[in-house]
Amino acid sequence: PPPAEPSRVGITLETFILEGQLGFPAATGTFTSLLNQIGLAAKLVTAKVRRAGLARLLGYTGQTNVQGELVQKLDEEANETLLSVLGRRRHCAAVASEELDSIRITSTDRRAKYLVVFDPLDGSSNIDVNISIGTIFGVLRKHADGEGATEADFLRPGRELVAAGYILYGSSTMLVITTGHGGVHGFTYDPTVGEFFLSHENIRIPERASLYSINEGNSAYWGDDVRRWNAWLKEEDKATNRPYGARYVGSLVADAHRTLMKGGIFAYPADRKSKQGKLRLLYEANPFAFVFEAAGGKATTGTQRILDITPTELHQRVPLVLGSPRDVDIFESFARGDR
Ligand code: P6P
Repeated sequence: PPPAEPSRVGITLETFILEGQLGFPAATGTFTSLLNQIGLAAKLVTAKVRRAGLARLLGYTGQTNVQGELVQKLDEEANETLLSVLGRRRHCAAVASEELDSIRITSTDRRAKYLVVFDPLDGSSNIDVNISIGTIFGVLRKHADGEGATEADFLRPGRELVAAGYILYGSSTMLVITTGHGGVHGFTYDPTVGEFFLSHENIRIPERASLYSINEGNSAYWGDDVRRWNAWLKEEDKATNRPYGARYVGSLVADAHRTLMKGGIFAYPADRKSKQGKLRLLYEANPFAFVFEAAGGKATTGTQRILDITPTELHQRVPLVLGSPRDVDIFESFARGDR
């Protein structure tokens, strides 16, 4: 009999990356090493996140620095962890973080050719009520020659990302990653051995699903198009699988991951209160847009593809609609005024 397919069980993140199964645009040692550094950072941050609840509960400060100051906020700790891990090797020239006003040079080695954008711990205000939070990351190639990097190197449309993904600290810790080629893959963390194991190979978002995710508390501020779309979802019509079910955690990584896995739509549109939307383009919208498109989904502002936006500033906000292609199309038809 032919040899049995080697088991897919037990493939670690490192193995999957080293074997080039992420479908690199150009499998180079430095890119492989950079992705494994991100995997290491995920392990370190999950250890802090899992302990933080206890730390707060018991009131002990965990790490205190020499001045005996209270342990930094968890998202600052997560930020420091990512900075130190990404700065340890020479592949990452600079990073942009939700926690840093400006970019941070991590290597002046001329061979450092990658830039990393990240939100180190999105939704960290939820840690006190034990709601899932997450880390969001994206990797760009640095085009300018020379040492270090400038802010302009980061202001590239999201379609130029060479990798993106997120870590969800939920009932288990899961890392989801894609290079835009070769699919979107999920790895679940086993803390007993300290490894991420392949658990969701080639994630594809359903074509549509009757689930929607938006903060209805903002409805007084919505534009008329969003209000009409929202009302349409709630009408009863079996032929178009309505009414939709409402799901909203208020933690982007949790809401986006559920939408990727189950289908439907997540929306944080612009409104009278948040005129540019609330979510950040570089390290929230772009990485998720990159992942959703690689999984067969769509990501738009309502009128423009997220990945085509050329940023003008590091922390700019953008309206964000993510989801199944059919459901995003319906949202856009309301935004265009066709319905
Ligand atoms: P709202 C969390 O604070 C966050 O940045 C995202 O994780 C989340 O999607 C959004 O804000 C929730 O915002 O206005 O609905 O509370």
